[in-house]
Amino acid sequence: MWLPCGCTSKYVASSFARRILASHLHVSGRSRCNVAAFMPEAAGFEGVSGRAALRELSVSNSESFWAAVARHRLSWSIPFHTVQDCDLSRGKIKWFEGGKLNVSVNCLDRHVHTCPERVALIWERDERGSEMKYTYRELLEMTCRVGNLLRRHGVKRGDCVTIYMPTCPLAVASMLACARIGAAHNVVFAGFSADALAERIRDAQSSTVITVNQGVRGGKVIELKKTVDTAVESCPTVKQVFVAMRTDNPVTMTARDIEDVVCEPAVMNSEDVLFLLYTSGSTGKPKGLVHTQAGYLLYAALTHRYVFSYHDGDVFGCVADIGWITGHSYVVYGPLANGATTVLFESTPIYPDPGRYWDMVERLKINQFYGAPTAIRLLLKYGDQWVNKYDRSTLKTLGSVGEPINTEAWEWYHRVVGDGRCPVVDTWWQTETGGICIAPRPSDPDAEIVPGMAMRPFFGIKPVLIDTERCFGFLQGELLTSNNTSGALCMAQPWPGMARTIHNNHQRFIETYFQPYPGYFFTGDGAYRSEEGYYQITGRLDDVINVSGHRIGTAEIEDVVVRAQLSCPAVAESAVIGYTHSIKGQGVYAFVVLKKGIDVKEADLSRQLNGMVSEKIAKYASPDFIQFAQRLPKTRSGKIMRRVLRKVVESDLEGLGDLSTLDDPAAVQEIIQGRRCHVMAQKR
Ligand code: 6R9
Repeated sequence: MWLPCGCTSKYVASSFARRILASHLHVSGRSRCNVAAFMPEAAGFEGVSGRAALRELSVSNSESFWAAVARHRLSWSIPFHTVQDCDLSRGKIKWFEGGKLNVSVNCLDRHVHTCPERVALIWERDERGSEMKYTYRELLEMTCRVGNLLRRHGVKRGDCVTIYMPTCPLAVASMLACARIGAAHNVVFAGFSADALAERIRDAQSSTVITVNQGVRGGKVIELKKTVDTAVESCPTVKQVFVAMRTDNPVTMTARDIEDVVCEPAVMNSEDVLFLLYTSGSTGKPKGLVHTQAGYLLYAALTHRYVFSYHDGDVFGCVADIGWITGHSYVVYGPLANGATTVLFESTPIYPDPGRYWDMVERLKINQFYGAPTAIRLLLKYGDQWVNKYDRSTLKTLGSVGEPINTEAWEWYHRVVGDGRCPVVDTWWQTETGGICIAPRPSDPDAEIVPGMAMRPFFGIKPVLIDTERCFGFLQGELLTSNNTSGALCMAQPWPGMARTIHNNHQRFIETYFQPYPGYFFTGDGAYRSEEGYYQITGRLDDVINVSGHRIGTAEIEDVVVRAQLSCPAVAESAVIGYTHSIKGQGVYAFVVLKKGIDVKEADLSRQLNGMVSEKIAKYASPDFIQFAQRLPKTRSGKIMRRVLRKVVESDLEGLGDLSTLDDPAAVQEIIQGRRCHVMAQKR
């Protein structure tokens, strides 16, 4: 057993000293006392006497705000000298420069020092009722063992380790072990195919992969090690694969594999890379967004604490997979930085039955539950009895993330799951934003919450809406200042949690997020600002669709579809669009134009296309509908008119809009006719 020493006590001592200092600052004035009880740092801000004033200051004087919060909530080995050095017009973002710290020390050692036996992780394994608990001391030991193992095998500061694992303690320890030794991690969702995994390993230039022999989800065994074996065939950079055993079945080991995953923390600069995480954009190639150490951790911790009103001793249950940003920020980093007990959910909402979540809430005494609208919509259909069977009295806050939550699902979540007594926080954010940016809380305890609205910007967040009118293909940039208006959702000010770059492609980072509206960060989403000034997200403005809360670029799927071969290449072109789906939020609809003279059975080709998309990307990206067409509606300059295709699929023929730029109007009629046949065939 290896326990780090040396700098551990130094970190803890400094944070302890600050806590004492903060408690001495509570003394002045009654209203100030209230706001200081809410956020101790507020005591140091002149003239801030309430939550509204605190929020105002966090935006108008964001440097003072973030400096105070960073000093108070993170343990530094060397304090920062510069709060921020950002220039949005150039995509330059730096926070807390000069500061040195270690993220794993912040997530583990300082809690081990004060409460070693507090439970850090509750692993809700796929097999119901077999949960396992890990204290902060145990998690630190596991992290150190993995860290030592990686170091021993030559993983160095600045290297990037790919983690292809289900949500489990060893995956968390692997992420923290990377942070401990100064390596970046690249967690790839364990539902991705070998090709998708390989692309991410290559782009990240990883030489080390950590995986498990097999995954278990919904009672099914998933051959993760085999997928890694296939993936690394096309990854010349990979030198070693560490394999942990999730099941008892032995795996074939090759010379590359080192079995058994069994450390002085590296002192890192605030702006060193903490992790890459791949997400879909509107082109075919996923982008590896880069997050750095201090700013990301601080933002994840602060949002976790305040959006969910997390308090010491609470059990926090975010059911996201660690392969997504939600898992990074609200399963791992935010809760652990706050010393919370966090749940690792390995299963599915309906395994072994649709009561799984609420049984877990009862068994683990979960206080905050954070999930996705797609699961809520699914469970709603099974009926209230699955919820009512279980005691949910521990619940205090319910959260939603990943896509818009429709009013019916929101109401059910609030009325049935929360018995009408828990605030529901619809949280809007992105891989790019690092943490929650818009959510109904924090706000006054009795402040209204409007169903299906993210509503209020978080501390330090300044959203704006900008006119989306296109002019010669460029976006126009008029700032929309009034309420009751819709536009492109942008951020007018940097915040510590935002991504710093796209791995190996800073130019794409600038072009995607900072050039569309110079001086602002462009989210890619549209939003409506109500009469009261509340924000509601209306959906993506680009060609990204959101299936069950997972982003996928339409171009990524089209790329696979046009590569389809039977005996010879069969597909001439394809257009993929998202359409409203009652459970998944959006479904995938593919239009396919075959090459001339190709004679294939459409059903056979459809089956093959579905198989190919599952194999090349992931199952969730596989089209729900494939419609074969003679041609696609295009503008005279040759651009596919997706807007028109979307309207046809949603049966909104009145709303086809301006067709004056259409090259050949007959193409639209053919598509409409084809869609009718398709719908009729479905009904039969
Ligand atoms: C955290 C996460 C980001 C995209 C985002 C938006 C959509 C997320 C939402 C929401 C409406 C919400 N989105 N939360 N839309 N209401 N509460 O999901 O990150 O996977 O990067 O997706 O998801 O379109 O731009 P990510």
